[in-house]
Formats: sequence, structure tokens, C-alpha cells
Amino acid sequence: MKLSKKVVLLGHFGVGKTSLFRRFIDDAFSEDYKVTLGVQIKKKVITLPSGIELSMVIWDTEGHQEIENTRKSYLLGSHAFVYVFDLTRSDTYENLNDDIAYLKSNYPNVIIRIIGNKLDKVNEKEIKKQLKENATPYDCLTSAKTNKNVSDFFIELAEELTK
Ligand SMILES: Nc1nc2c(ncn2[C@@H]2O[C@H](COP(=O)(O)OP(=O)(O)O)[C@@H](O)[C@H]2O)c(=O)[nH]1
Ligand SMILES: [Mg+2]
Repeated sequence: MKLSKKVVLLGHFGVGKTSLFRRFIDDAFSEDYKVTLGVQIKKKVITLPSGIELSMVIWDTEGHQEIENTRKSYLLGSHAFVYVFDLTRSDTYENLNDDIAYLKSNYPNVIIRIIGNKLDKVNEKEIKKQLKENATPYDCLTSAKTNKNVSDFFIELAEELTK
């Protein structure tokens, strides 16, 4: 069976959306920072153990400080939102709870996953403690640079999308 699902990367500027996208699609990483203009869309086909061939159509958006300013056309028709924040910049997750609440109420049927990225730059134990103290929710901590947890994350999401 073949399925196609739209996955949109969201989160502030510079948190690593494009890097996660490149890491997952092309298995590449670069330190050069090029701001994404508008949106770039690429597809990756994954064959799951169940035999389902899933086409993940991933939208790498330009990012936003205000989730409400994200273009509606990016969000419409999505099957999953991946909200990325930067573990080294707490301003990128200050509004996380509000942003997630906004997405849940406006897009109740869309799967939402939260990633804390740049794990290579922080102490894992300390950051986990801090996130817990701040009651910041997350599903996965990743590093687009070292490739830690990136493909596992997307494969788990793929499984979830085919349920
Ligand atoms: N050390 C480290 N740097 C990262 C990581 N992910 C992204 N970066 C760097 O952070 C900057 C912004 O990344 P980018 O993917 O363009 O962020 P975007 O604006 O959310 O798309 C770039 O200089 C990347 O090289 C990571 O996991 N670890
Ligand atoms: Mg980008």
C-alpha cells in the first residue's frame, strides 16, 4: 500500500528546521546559516516494516516568532506538525505551550510532535532537568549536526502517520 502525508516543520528562526530537513532527506549538515525564504518542499519515501510505502512530503518553513503569523497555506491539509525549538535558546520555547495550544485548537486532527534540537551543544542530563522544571513538553531531543535521534524520530513519526 502507498500513502502520502504532509509534514510541516515549525518553530522560531535558527532553531535547526532546515538542518533537520537536510539531515533527514539528504543525510547532510552545514554550519552555514542561510535563512529559508518562504517554504521548501521535499519528499522522502519510507518503506515501513508493515510493508506500507509512505511518501513523507516535508515542508520546511521560513520560521516565525508568532505562530499565528505562519501562512495558513503552509498549515492547511497537514497530517503532522513538527515544532522545533533550540535547546541553547530558551526564547525559542518560551511560547511553546501557547503555540501548541493554538495548533491543537485550530488543527485538532493533526499529529503534533515537539523536538528540542542542538543536543550536541548542551549537557543532556542538565537540559532534561531544566525542561522538566519549566514544564516544557517535548517528544524528542535531537542533533542535526551529529545525526542523533533524527532518523529515529522521523521513522517513529512515519509509523504514527500510517496508524
Ligand atoms: N551545533 C548544532 N548546530 C545546529 C544544529 N542544527 C542546526 N544548527 C545550526 O544552526 C543554524 C540555524 O540552522 P537552520 O537549520 O538554518 O535553522 P532554521 O532557521 O530553523 O531553518 C545553522 O548555522 C546550523 O548549522 C545542531 O543540531 N547542532
Ligand atoms: Mg530554515
